[in-house]
Amino acid sequence: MSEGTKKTILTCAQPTGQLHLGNYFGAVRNWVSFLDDHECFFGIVDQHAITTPYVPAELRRSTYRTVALYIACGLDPAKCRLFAQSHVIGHTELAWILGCLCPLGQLERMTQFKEKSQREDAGFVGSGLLFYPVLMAADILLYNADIVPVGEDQKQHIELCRDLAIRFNNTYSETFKVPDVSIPRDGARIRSLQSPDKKMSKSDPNQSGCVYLLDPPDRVRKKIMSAVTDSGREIRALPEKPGIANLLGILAAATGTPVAELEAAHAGKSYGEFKAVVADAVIACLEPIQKRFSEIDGDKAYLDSVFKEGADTAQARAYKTLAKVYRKAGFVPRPR
Ligand code: ATP
Ligand code: LTN
Repeated sequence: MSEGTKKTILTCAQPTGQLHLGNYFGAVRNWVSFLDDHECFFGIVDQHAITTPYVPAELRRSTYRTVALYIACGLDPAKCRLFAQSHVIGHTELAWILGCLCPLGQLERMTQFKEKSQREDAGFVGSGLLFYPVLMAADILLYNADIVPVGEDQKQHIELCRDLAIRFNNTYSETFKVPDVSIPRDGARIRSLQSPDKKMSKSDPNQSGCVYLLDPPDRVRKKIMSAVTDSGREIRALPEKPGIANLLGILAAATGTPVAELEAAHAGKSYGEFKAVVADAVIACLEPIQKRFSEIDGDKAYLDSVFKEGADTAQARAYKTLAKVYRKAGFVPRPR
């Protein structure tokens, strides 16, 4: 299929430098499934990362680590574009134009802005945090993405992006596709091993509830063996057994076996025996990711070449969109 007939998938993530099982089963693995029959762009949004206080050297390090992790998870650079947002001219330029169409009140009402700016430990709140969703809309519209796979928490931002695409099209003329959001099914929600009523999250204060993709096997085993369960004995995914249900969900995701089959296969086992099975399966699932990561992390030349290829293709698309947008906005063409 040529670029013209394939649908464009775009999603971006902040350069946190680490991913946990929830991110992998609920997001990244789903992105990998798009590679063969879509034109895929995956952005590492370093410009978004500076909307809250940060340390420059850490940002640089975690940007490399993040791209290495994505490649290790199966985002093959031969099949998709992995790029750093700051490498592509157009994201902030388009954000400015979209920002001029975006009512201030709509930004002030965004849940993420309210949460992040009102947190007790928020400290300095820069205007970049308010403008964050506009930059995000630009990330998407710059590539004329058809589908944007994100988590539930980003739905409101995608709604704003759709509003801005429509407002631009109505103000000037038909320019942008209005992108669709793709949110993973509920089943993909992995919960904390320590508090199964909450999602597995890197901001969970109890870190033993969160399994990172780069955790060594003994740490993975320890975390899974000490997962919170219940006083019963049945290995069933029942609402009153959130701990066991979560472990069944993790085992299903790690092995590709439906939960019902797993319930039947492990009926009669003790919780300890069952947890050992889950630990083995997760360790086996992480092994190739960790192996690939250790081969490429630190290979700056290789990672730079991935960034370069990603940026070159992304830039070609971005320039096309930006030229069109500038023309419609009434800017005088740049003299050649
Ligand atoms: P936070 O620490 O802010 O909670 P996080 O690491 O849990 O962050 P995000 O960066 O918010 O996750 O999300 C990245 C992607 O991973 C999103 O698409 C989100 O839906 C998905 N995701 C995050 N946590 C889970 C989870 N526990 N189960 C399934 N999917 C998840
Ligand atoms: N806000 C998103 C990251 C993000 C994004 C995007 C996702 C920035 N730009 C464009 C999809 C499309 C987050 O924090 N997960």
